[in-house]
Amino acid sequence: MATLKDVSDIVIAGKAKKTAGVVQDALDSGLDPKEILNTMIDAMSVVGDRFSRNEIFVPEMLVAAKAMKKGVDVLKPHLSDGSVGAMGKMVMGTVAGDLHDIGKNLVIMMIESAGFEVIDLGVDVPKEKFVEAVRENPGVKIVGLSAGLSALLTTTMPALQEAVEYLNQQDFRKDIKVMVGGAPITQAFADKIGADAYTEDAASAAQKAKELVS
Ligand code: B1M
Repeated sequence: MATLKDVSDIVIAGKAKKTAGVVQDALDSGLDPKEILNTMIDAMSVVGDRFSRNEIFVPEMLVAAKAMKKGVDVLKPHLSDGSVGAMGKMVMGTVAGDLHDIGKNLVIMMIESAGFEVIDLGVDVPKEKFVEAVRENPGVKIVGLSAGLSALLTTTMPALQEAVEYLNQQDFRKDIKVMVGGAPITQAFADKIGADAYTEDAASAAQKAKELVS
C-alpha cells in the first residue's frame, strides 16, 4: 500500500526503476490519479528548491525528471479518456534553448485527452520548425509553445517571444490560435508578445484549447 508521501519520496530520490511500481501501488490503494500527479509535480518543486539552494545538482534533477516520467506513464491511461483527433490538430513544442519537457508532456497528455491530435516537436525547437509543422500538417488549429526557463538565466523567454512573433508574420496566422505556457510565463507576457492564450497548468490548457476551437 503506497501513500502520496511514498510517491513524493521516490520522485525526489530519483529512483526511476521503482517509481512505476510505487505509483501503481498508490493507484491500487485507491488514491486519485490527479492527486498522485499533483504530488509528483510538487515533488519536482522540492527538487527545484534544493537545486536553488545548491543542495543538489543537475544530475539529481535529471534522475528526478526520469522518475517522474515513469510515474506519468503509469498514470496516463487513468488521466486520458478522450477520443484522440476529434477536436482537430495541435502542434506543440518546447522553445529553442530549453530542454524542459515534463510540463509540455503533461499539457500534451491533457490536450489529447480533450480530443486533439497533437504533433509533438519535442524540446529545443527553433521558431522555423513550428512554422514548418503548420505548413506540413494541413488542418492544424492551434500551436502551443512551452518554456521552462526565465529570461534572467537564458534566452528562453526571448526565444518564446521570437517564435510567437515569427508565427504572427505568417499568412496562415488568421487560421490558427497560438497558446503559450510554462513556469516563467505570465498572462501579461503572453499579451505583450501577441499570443492568443496563456494558461497556468495542463488542465486549464486543455480547457482553453477546446474554447479556442469552438
Ligand atoms: Co531545470 N531549471 N535546468 N532541469 N528544472 C528549473 C526550471 C529551475 C526553476 C530550477 C531552480 O533553479 N529552482 C531553473 C530555472 C531558473 C530560471 O529560469 N530562473 C532551472 C535551471 C537553472 C536549469 C539549468 C540551467 C541547470 C544547469 O544546467 N545549470 C538547465 C537548463 C537546461 C536547458 O533547458 N537548456 C536545467 C536542466 C534541467 C534538467 C535537464 C536536469 C531537468 C529537465 C528534464 C526534463 O524536463 N526532461 C530539469 C528539471 C527537472 C527542473 C525542475 C526541477 C522541474 C521542472 C519540471 O518538470 N516541473 C525545475 C524546478 C521547478 O520547476 N520547480 C527546474 C514540473 C512541471 C510539471 O512543471 O514545467 O512548470 P512546468 O509545467 C507546468 C506549467 O508550467 C504548465 O503546465 C505544466 C503542468 O501543469 N505549462 C503549460 C507548461 N507548458 C505549458 C504550455 C501551455 C500551457 C501550460 O500551453 C501551450
